[in-house]
Amino acid sequence: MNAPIDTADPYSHAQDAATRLAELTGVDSHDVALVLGSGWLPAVDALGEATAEIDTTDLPGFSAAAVAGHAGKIRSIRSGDRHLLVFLSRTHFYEGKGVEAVVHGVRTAARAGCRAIVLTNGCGGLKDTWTPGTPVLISDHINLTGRSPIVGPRFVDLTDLYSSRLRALCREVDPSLDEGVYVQFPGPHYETPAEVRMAGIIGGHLVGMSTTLEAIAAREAGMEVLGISLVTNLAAGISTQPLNHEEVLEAGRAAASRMGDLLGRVVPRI
Ligand code: 8IG
Repeated sequence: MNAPIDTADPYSHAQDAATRLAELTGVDSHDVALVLGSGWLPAVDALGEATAEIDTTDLPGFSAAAVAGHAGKIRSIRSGDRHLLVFLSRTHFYEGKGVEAVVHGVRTAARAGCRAIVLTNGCGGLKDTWTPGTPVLISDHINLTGRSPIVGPRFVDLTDLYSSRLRALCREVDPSLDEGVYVQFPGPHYETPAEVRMAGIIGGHLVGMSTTLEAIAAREAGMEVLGISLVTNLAAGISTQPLNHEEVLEAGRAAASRMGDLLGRVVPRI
């Protein structure tokens, strides 16, 4: 069994996880990391051949996945001359395990050698033209958790946090891709209609419960970040329908081939 994450020294704990990851996968160094959010799991097969799959719980600092549709696994995938490190699940802020646990995978990926990370999620959309199953590039974020994964006087610059180079690459592959500002709420409840209106007023276009803390940790670690949201539902109050998690999983299944095609064409060019 695993000891919980060492909050006093999360960086060396991530180094321990990366060392164990290299042993278990037989891959000394990975190149690009991907974190799959709600609805993205069916797209994973388009990335290439899996050379190893391990349980996250086999690495120091990870605990079991809590959400249906998120398998607690990490896959090492060979894609051309690249080694991809794919997290089939993430730890969410709302699990209450602390911000260090939320970003442990990102820090592990950085220590495993990854120079870029693709953070995906399922989210609510504020534009009614974004029907369920629409992918949207994250151009920037607003972090409403009130927390940072960084402790102490490390004043990390977040200008161009979501790499304009990688967004342009995505648009070369699919010129129809829209972009928007992602607003992370703490969750696990969905927003009220008034909170969704607020998200729009402060400049948001997408609402979700992940990604921003991971993006900050990735930038701190020097990785280039690509964020892609899959709009799985219209945000509360934009839609007249109540929200449910099954709808999220179904939107992912329906959009899988488009997401797979997008990732399969973008990742080799990162
Ligand atoms: I999937 O509408 C998914 N995740 N906060 N709001 C928030 N998170 C989400 C939503 C949503 N849909």
